[in-house]
Amino acid sequence: MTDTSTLSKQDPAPPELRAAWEANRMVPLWESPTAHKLEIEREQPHSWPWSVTKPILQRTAEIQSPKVVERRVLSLVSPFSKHPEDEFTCGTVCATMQTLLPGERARPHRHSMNALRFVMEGMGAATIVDGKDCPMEPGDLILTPGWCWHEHYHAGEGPTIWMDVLDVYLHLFLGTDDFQPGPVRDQTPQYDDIAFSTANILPGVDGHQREYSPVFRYPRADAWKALQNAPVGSDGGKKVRYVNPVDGGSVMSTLDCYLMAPVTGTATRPYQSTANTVCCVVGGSGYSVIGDKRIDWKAHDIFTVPQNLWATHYSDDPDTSIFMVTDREVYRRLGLLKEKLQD
Ligand code: GTQ
Ligand code: FE2
Repeated sequence: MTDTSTLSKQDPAPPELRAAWEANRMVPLWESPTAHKLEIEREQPHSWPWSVTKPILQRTAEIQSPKVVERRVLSLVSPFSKHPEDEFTCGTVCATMQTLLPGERARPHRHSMNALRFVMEGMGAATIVDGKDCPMEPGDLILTPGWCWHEHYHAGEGPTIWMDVLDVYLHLFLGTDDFQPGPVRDQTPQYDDIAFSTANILPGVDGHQREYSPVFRYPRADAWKALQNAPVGSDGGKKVRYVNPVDGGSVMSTLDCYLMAPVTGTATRPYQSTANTVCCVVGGSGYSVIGDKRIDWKAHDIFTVPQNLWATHYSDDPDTSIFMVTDREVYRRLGLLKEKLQD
């Protein structure tokens, strides 16, 4: 007779069956941690304060050069990234910090990955994107969409430091990561940004069916002006979106950018999303409560809002604004975007 109460506690798999599973690359689902949602460690917010990153970037600039390594870049790797080959900052979003010194260049190349630059410090550097010269001044957003040739140079004084954001993690997962070194060839013709610089009136752009904005440079002053003039939103803060003027959608298919500011002295209503966000403080200071963690921030700090955590932002400084890059479009296009505002 079999005693079922003791049997249920024993491993029902005899050693030779367990060995057969292993040898034949078969895994019992009932033992897989991903089948039991609750056992997975979920990503938590993390911050890289400027007071910490700036001296490290300065030290790094002394010992490494784009002449040797092409791009003097330090990736911001989430503490929840488990493997060196899938370095991510938050969800599918990958952020890095790049430093270029006066006189230096990073040679042209292109890749399938969508990328953007958000400038933190320095004057006189620029990125050339498919032949368009995009000056990089603090608070400017520069797009380098997938397969657009890009190179950086610095004709000013003092170091220029910016945050790069890429969708590389997604490409690695999808097997679509691809790269081409220069020299520049087969360059796609692009419109001048000036063609889209008048509000509410657009040039005809027949045949311009691309998965990215034809505008490659969004200057700080334009974004700041739009933010000042924006109405207070349903979360009690102000938020503007950087858009593709052709269709009013996100600037690129996988990266969606915003500039936000809490109303001075009032915390935004807690908001939750299936999407992931990397935040770069443009100016001012304040704090965010994300999940059960409080992150105090000021200018040039970078911090993350991982998916599914309630997030609220507070500032009593009227100069405050936060640049946000999200993978919201990835979720939206897959029908997986869920957003909630607390009642
Ligand atoms: O500057 O083109 O952080 O290709 C990672 C990959 C920057 C760049 C990064 C890149 C670049
Ligand atoms: Fe690149």
